[in-house]
Amino acid sequence: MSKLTTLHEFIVAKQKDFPFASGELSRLLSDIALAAKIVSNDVRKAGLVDHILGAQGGQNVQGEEQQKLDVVADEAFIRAFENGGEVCGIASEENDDYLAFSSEAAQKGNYVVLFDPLDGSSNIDVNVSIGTIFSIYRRISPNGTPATLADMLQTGDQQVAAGYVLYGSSTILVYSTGKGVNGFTLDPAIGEFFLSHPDMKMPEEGRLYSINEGNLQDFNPTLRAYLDYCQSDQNQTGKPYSGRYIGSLVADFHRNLIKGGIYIYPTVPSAPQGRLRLLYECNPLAFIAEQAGGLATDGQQRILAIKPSQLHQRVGFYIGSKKMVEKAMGN
Ligand code: AHM
Ligand code: MG
Repeated sequence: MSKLTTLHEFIVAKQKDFPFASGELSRLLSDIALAAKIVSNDVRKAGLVDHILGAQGGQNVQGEEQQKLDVVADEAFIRAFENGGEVCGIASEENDDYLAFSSEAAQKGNYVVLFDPLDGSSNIDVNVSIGTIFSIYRRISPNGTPATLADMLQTGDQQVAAGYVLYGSSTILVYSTGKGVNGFTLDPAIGEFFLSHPDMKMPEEGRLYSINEGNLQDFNPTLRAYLDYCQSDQNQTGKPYSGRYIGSLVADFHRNLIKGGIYIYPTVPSAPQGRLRLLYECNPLAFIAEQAGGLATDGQQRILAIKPSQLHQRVGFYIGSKKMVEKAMGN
């Protein structure tokens, strides 16, 4: 039997690859894995809690108010970061403003994390896959002081690590520290992540396209022409591509990463800046995509080159197999 590699063993073995090999980033990644296990456990119980135990007016079996799962996930990750000692502040989809941790220990942390604790939350109630997305930067404010907005508003190219957790038919954690992409599947019986997808590469071409076609009338002519191409027999496969849209970005991206494909959420009149958030949805997935040989743009420029001006800034998003993204952009 070949030896299994745990996430922890892998992180330690790769520590020397990090730009600042002091062990801090390793500990931070382990904190993320711990929070992911806690959230995975909560996600697995969500149907039970909401529909059976908590069917009485949103209260649980002890008579306490039920919290929404995305809030539960947000708190689990914040707790892990605040107690871990490597992170001085965070920004998340669930909080209007960023959070600068107040303890002296946290202010000595060299990293900030931006994350979406539970993306695809409209899918929670219907038992469809959801995910967590995270992005990690070195702080630019001085160590020992509170984190600042400038720490949060760095361009995606400055990320030192990024990744996601997909709570699907199994729970998988995929991350990169800028030296390729690796995926780890959770064994729920023993609560351990094992290396299951080493050195992930995104196929250059694919035949899956993921887009909310309900918005078709509002797509720009270049994008409509690309969808015509996908649906025709004039593309490079000689038969129409398959449309696949889960409506959970992490799940759609993960499938396309493995099989080859493209995910598009363009700017449309109902979402004139785009729907997805640059800092904690697009940047981390763009980092993973590029590390796996794929591409991510806003339709014009690389996502990772965009200088953010706001915490919850939205952008158009084209991500996936390199040649498909280039073609969709009209190149
Ligand atoms: P959320 O952060 O509110 O969950 O929204 C993000 C989600 C993505 O996971 C998904 O791809 C997209 O929004 C779906 O949007 P739409 O329902 O407009 O197709
Ligand atoms: Mg989201």
